[in-house]
Amino acid sequence: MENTTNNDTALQDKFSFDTFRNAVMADYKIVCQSRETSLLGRKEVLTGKAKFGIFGDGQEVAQVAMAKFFKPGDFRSGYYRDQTFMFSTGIATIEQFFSQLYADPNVEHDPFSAGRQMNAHFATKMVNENGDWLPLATLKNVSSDIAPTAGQMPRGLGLAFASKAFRKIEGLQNLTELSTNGNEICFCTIGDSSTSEGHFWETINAAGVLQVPLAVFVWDNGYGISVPKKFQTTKSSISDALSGFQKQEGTNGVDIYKLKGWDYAGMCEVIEPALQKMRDTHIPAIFHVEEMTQPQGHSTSGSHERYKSAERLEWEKEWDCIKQMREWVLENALAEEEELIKIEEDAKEFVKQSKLAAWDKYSAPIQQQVTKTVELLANYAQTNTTIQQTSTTLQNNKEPLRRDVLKALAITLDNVPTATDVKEYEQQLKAANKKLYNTMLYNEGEKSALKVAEIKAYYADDAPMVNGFEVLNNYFDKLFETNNKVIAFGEDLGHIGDVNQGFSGLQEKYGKRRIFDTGIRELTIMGQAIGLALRGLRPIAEIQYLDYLLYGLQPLSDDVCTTHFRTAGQQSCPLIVRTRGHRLEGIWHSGSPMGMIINALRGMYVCVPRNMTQAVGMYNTLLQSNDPGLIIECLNGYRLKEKLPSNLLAYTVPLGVPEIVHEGTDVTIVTYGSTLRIVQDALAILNNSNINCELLDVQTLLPFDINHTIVNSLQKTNRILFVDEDVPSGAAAYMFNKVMEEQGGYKYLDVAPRTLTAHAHRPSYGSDGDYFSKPNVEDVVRVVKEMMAE
Ligand SMILES: Cc1ncc(C[n+]2csc(CCOP(=O)(O)OP(=O)(O)O)c2C)c(N)n1
Repeated sequence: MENTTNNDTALQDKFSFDTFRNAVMADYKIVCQSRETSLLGRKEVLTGKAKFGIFGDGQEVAQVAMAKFFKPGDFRSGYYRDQTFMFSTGIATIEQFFSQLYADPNVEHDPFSAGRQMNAHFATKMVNENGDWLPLATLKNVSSDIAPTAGQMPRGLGLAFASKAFRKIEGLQNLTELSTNGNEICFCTIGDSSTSEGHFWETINAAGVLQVPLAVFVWDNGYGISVPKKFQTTKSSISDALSGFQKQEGTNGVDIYKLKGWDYAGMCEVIEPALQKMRDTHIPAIFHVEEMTQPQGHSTSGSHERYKSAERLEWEKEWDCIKQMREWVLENALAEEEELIKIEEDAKEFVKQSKLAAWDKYSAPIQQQVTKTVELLANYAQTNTTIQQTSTTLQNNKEPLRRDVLKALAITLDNVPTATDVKEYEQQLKAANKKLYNTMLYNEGEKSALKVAEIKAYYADDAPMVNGFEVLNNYFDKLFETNNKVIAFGEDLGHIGDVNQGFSGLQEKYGKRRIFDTGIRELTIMGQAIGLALRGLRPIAEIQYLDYLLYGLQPLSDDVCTTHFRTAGQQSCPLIVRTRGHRLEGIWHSGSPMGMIINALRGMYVCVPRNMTQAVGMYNTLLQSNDPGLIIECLNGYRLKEKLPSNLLAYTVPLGVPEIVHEGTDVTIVTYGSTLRIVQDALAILNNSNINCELLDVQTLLPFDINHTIVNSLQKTNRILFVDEDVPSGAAAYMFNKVMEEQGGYKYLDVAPRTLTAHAHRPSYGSDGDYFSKPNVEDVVRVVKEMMAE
């Protein structure tokens, strides 16, 4: 008996030793391959095959340690150094890495961005071609990386927060395809220097308050490009600086761990139980991984010898994580030297072959275009030396680009405009390239907000007149009753139901997990919404006043607006940002910086409803789509009376379709939002002078008048005035450009077209401040009369 037990234990020990050893060897193989990828990648840039390269050399060992514990269902919100993690989790191949380095626009080759992003900006597919969410709970998920440092932090918070929502909101627990009881961790990586950004601090604070499973790995190599830690971080240590955030018995907060980037065994030992604790408790954690190196410097844009001392460079060589791991393997007799040499040599060969395969795939379609072009040009080259030279240059180009092909075709057409075969091929390529480079800013399939069918609001005979805010309040009540996936949050939105009572009484009814207050932190409110939306929920995130959108604009502009585009349609971020703006009182409660907003937010839809009834229709439209949107309610409209529609949940307002609010024949006036009421008042006065204006409410600025309704009106009136309360050359100039240039409106003008806007400064306080800062009724009357007299 005793003997058998001993044998069993020995066998078990042997088995677990073998398992352990094999795992270490597999990791060693990955770190060697990853290092070789960095070395060859840099060469590809320096020899001109790729434009720019940024690599993860020096961080390989920490990343294989982290990757071991990344499970299906988990998310990564990281940055450009994480290639080893990607290889180790099996999410990316080295060949794919090179495809992205070459900017291969084929999504089969670069599955992260279809050549739209710089190298090492990773992503996984989260929605299918129909816009349905994939079963993310069973997949290893990577939210698409962005270049702005610390930009991944707010999104990471949101991805982790979604785990909390899935765990705690009753109606969501049956969405097992999207979450397994909220066990998912968001792995968030960040460079040590980027922790200097406000994004980092706001995120850590919010995570500590919210208690969400956010695992932040700070990769600390001592520098932010050339600027050392002492200029970045108080006490030169992010973990020391954060120590007050440490969770203690009976408090909230975060767990903080210090690790060494070369210590493979030490890191594995700490990370595994720490992550398990997070899955169980949702307590966030920070892993400060120190003593990392950067063997090739920051990127291909320079050399680190310029700013690192000889001693530092020497230290980095000695403490190179792969060198240290190798020594540890030998010291612990996990492998013989020969075995390691074999792994290292095999890695070199494997990476070389992967690189070549990526290059062949990248260049093959371009070579085909070159061959075809040279064939076409042959007919014309005999009689034209320019075409002859063009053809030869193209043929001799060893690394031709798509643009070189098109330039050759254009030169040929310039010389022989009648070359119809060349023209046809040029058209064909232009269309193909447009598809590769200019599509998918918004959803284009069934989930496009532009494909939502219009359903009109209808009213019962005895429909009550209510305050504007009550229209919204009734609507949100019905929405939360019928759609489990909707979650609303913001400053003062929960307990008191927002500062204008749209959510009044609804937290009590639908619970603190679905309708809740946040801290004053617009940036991470946006981040929370981004994470929820990426994970298949439908957040309505509130910015209390439009003037404070600036604090949350960066993640909307850089992250939300580019999500669908930069992943070539593989991720969607259907959040709704709700806010209120336009004229009220004072500099920061009456702004209407619409030009800034629409220019920053190409990739979102921007809705500017004139009243709350229209706003509801816009919420309905957006909620049926996968596109993100911003809805700006009129600050001065919450107490104006509106008739309550009967089909609150059903009616939709089509985006990009202006409404003719008042028909007329003399002057077309184009406006939106609160200014519309000013113009309505002016219309009554103008009517007394027998001037009959046609008033159009554009309803949405993005998109803008997709059916060219405005130019139709202009054809009738031959006079046009654009009115809004943005600064001069703001959104009014945008509308002007759209109608004059895009719609060809200049052809129908009898008098000079005009814009009437606010003054260039922020609005002064008080009713007189408003009157003299923003367009007023008398201004509208004056300008229209001038136009009639011209
Ligand atoms: C918002 C923003 N500012 C500046 C940059 C330019 N930039 C790119 S990387 C970098 C340094 C980042 O250093 P660190 O966070 O320590 O990461 P590391 O590259 O060392 O891994 C800077 C300044 C940027 N991408 N985004």
